[in-house]
Amino acid sequence: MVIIVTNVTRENDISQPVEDLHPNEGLKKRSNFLRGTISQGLEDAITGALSVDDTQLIKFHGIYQQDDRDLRTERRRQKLEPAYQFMVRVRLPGGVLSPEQWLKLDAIARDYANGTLRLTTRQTFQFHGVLKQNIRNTIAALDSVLLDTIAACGDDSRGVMCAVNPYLSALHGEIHDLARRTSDHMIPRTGAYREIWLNEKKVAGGSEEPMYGETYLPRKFKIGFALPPANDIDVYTQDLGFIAITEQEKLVGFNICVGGGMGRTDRAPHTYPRLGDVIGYVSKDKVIAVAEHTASIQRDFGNRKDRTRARFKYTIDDKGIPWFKEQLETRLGQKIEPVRPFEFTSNADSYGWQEDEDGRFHFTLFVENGRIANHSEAQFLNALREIALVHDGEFRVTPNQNLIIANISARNKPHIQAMLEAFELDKAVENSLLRRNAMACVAFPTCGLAMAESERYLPHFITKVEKLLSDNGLEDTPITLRMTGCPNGCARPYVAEIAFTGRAPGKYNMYLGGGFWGQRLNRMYLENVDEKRILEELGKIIPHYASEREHGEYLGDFVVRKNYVRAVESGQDFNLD
Ligand code: SRM
Ligand code: SF4
Repeated sequence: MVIIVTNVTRENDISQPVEDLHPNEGLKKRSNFLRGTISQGLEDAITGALSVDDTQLIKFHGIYQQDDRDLRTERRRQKLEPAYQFMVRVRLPGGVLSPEQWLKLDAIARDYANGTLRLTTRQTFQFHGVLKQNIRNTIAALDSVLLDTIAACGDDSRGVMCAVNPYLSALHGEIHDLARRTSDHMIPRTGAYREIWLNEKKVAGGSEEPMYGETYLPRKFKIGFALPPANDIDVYTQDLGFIAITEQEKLVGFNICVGGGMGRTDRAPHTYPRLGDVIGYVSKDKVIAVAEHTASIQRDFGNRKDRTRARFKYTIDDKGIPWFKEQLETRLGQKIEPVRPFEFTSNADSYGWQEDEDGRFHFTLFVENGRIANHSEAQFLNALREIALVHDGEFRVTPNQNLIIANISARNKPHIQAMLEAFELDKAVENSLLRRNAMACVAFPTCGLAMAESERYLPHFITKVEKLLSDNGLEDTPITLRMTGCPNGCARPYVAEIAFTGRAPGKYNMYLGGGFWGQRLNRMYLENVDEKRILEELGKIIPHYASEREHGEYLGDFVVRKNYVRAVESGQDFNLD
């Protein structure tokens, strides 16, 4: 049930004239709880697109209008409209799904999308290349296995992340259950989704959005649950992070981390990535209330005039942590306790076989940049379909775009092992440490915001860096390297030890000095440089690291100690030299 709190102050008064606000605020308010004219637009066979306003509204339904950017110039030359298609993102809290659900996703990818499944950095699936006439079929197919796409995008609480921990199944189960319940609690209540995509009748009565109201949140809002010592979900990059605190391997509560976020714009110093602050501890029964109250504080105080400053991290910086704590405690009706001790050691995945405390088995499979497809070197999509047909456990998408074939019984393990070998999926785990820990966002050809290649380019770039590492005896040293096609930060680049964000075709900003387990932001080292220049620089830094690093010193720490970059102290410090 949604908790309505009345005795609190608000800056965003719902009776405020929307004309004074960003145009998206008026659009949301007029949309009749996200209905707009989407249904009519879907019937219009003259164009493959939807109206401009509806393309904003469908984001709240987990759908993005895109066009194939590889075809743009040719289509323009032929005086054709762009090759419109849609990206559909599934809502999958904590990334857990059943074999039956897997088989349905596989079928959708083949029947309605581009024949691939894309694992995302927030533990879910995206379909690319869905044509307008196939969106309803896609949503109906998802609905048939109890999956949906509600709030996978839009100004609302997005996909809730959860540590995948394959070692401790009971703890994972409990935290995942909380993540799922938090996700369910935070999704919009509007009937628009079922009416538009599943042709259901409008249900009368009641307020459609008791928590969000007509204008939802000022911007996207992201929640994640971490289970130390793994910081696989990059908890410091979440708007709201929960860090599990255990006693004798039993979950007792969570430290609360607020105000993280990656998105920024080049040459706009009022935008910056920010790491969340760990502000206190609550017992586990308070998690959902903390999530709702934190989002409602952002609803009431977030910037609705300037979308470049509308994320929660700026509300936190503008108002301060003491102010936020007071707001949260007033709404919760209790004090939050002091932070409890915890320790992170890595944000990467552990690959291959693991056995949990209940004697069940888990195999973490490396999926390069999250793309599951059939191509000449590997038939990943086919292989996973065959595995799903015999698997007696579940699948878990990791926060690093990989996949765990999870909860395999001892009886079924030899069978799954034989299939992994037959399809050569086990070989993927033998890739270099650098490649296995790296991430790239989608970028071209589908992302409308991409300025440079990422997913399609990173594998080739990594091959060149691998050579540099092995020439210097560093092939067994873990290094986090991430790439994105623009500064928005979808692969969480600003917490990587080395990162690249796209500026123009073939040109990237290069960043150095992130903390190994995501605890420190990196800083820009070179601006707008090409591969040749990047490799020249790495050709100096890597041998230097090999010869002068201290025992166990991570590259991110080394480049700070050797003054390649100054350590970033806070988000506001990120853009300073
Ligand atoms: Fe993202 C926008 C893909 C995780 C920050 N992101 C987009 C869009 C929808 C482009 C657009 O707006 O037109 C991209 C679609 C590309 C495509 O063709 O599929 C896109 N984001 C992705 C995914 C698929 C990247 C991936 O390779 O896995 C990730 C989907 C996650 C999910 O399942 O929900 C994805 N995006 C992230 C993350 C990482 C995270 O959340 O842990 C971030 C940084 C964290 C954060 O939010 O601060 C992120 N995406 C953005 C931003 C910048 C937001 C900001 O504060 O400025 C945008 C642009 C925007 O919102 O205006 C964006
Ligand atoms: Fe697109 Fe930029 Fe996100 Fe990459 S980082 S998927 S290019 S929005």
